[in-house]
Amino acid sequence: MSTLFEQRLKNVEADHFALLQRKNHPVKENNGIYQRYKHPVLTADHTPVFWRYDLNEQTNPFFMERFGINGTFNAGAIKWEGKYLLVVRVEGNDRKSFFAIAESPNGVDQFKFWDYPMDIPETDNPDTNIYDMRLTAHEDGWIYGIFCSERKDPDAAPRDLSAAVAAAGIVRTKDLKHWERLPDLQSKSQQRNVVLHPEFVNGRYALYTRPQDGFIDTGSGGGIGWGLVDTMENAIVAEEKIINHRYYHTIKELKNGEGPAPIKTAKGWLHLAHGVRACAAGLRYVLYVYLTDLDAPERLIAEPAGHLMAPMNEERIGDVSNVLFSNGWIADEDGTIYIYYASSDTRMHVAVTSVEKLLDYCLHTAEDGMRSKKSVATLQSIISNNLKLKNK
Ligand code: BGC
Ligand code: BMA
Repeated sequence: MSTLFEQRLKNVEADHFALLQRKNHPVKENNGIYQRYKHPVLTADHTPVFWRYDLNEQTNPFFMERFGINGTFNAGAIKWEGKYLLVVRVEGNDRKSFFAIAESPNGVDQFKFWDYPMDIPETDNPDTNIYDMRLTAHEDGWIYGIFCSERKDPDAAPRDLSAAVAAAGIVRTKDLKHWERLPDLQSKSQQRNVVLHPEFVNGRYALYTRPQDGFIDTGSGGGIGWGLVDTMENAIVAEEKIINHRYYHTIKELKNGEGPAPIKTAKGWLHLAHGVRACAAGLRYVLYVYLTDLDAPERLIAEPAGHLMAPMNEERIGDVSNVLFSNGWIADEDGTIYIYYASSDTRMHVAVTSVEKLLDYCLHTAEDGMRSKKSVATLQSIISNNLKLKNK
């Protein structure tokens, strides 16, 4: 007779093995712009059994979890030595996030975590929580990771246990194994959603920023900013100019932020971002794209109206419901784009498209007219063109 420990170990390991082998399939998508996949690519259950359980029967006779994982989401992404790598925001049941790398041979399934999570060094001012890393393979030869470092607000009133300060933490590596921590980005305001542009601009490093007045409140600031710095070893943004604004009654009325580093294409830099609006159900996060000039990446060329992707079906439910968030995508040599997006601060998914399709979407979808009347005008012109064709 096997013990309870032995039975549970066997079952848990078998389920885990099956989950990691599970094939993913494209689902039918009708918009022609991208292809969602049936299964999430990463969930809490994908984390190794030897992270969550003590495998020693003497010290864990019931084979219980000793380290619960609450979610695997908001991952940075990079293609590395032929593999698709995600730097995942893993959150424990204790509400602390950390980073761990998971890799897949094909980008859509079989994602497997490396044995150990990343051990990000602290600065003199220890981070309480770290999350949402954006990876950039910069032309200077380093791979940078910029993430949000959150600390309790030292000026908070004694009974206020929520006031926090968000800053951009910076690490870099050449092999994705050894990470060097650099000083946090210095700027006039708090920062979340900071992303490094992959090329030098006038010999300087260029950053997408998101100036904000408070921890949540983007206030008079807000919008996706652009700032140049001389060095990443002591990055100071003196000036930020807003290059992608937020507007009343749009998908990004409350806040917006850059997603992953933009992709260079023949027609400009392709950007993926998130937009947030407030509603009775709380904050709703959706994804949108925009295109900027090849020679002046801070100059907007095109921005289709509305969202590219919004939470659907089970994506709508999770730890923080009604959220799609993306800070990672991979463009393959053949132009295929893998968009890695998280749903509701809980799990990771993939949607597949291409450079060609996203450029077509950007350049041939009407921009936001900001008024119902303008939306009707756009629709009228599509309809009348189509009816002319049909009635020929
Ligand atoms: C959470 C983030 C969230 C931020 C603003 C942080 O404490 O960890 O997921 O984006 O607060 O709401
Ligand atoms: C934040 C982001 C994400 C998160 C989202 C929803 O503003 O930075 O970490 O997905 O809120 O909770």
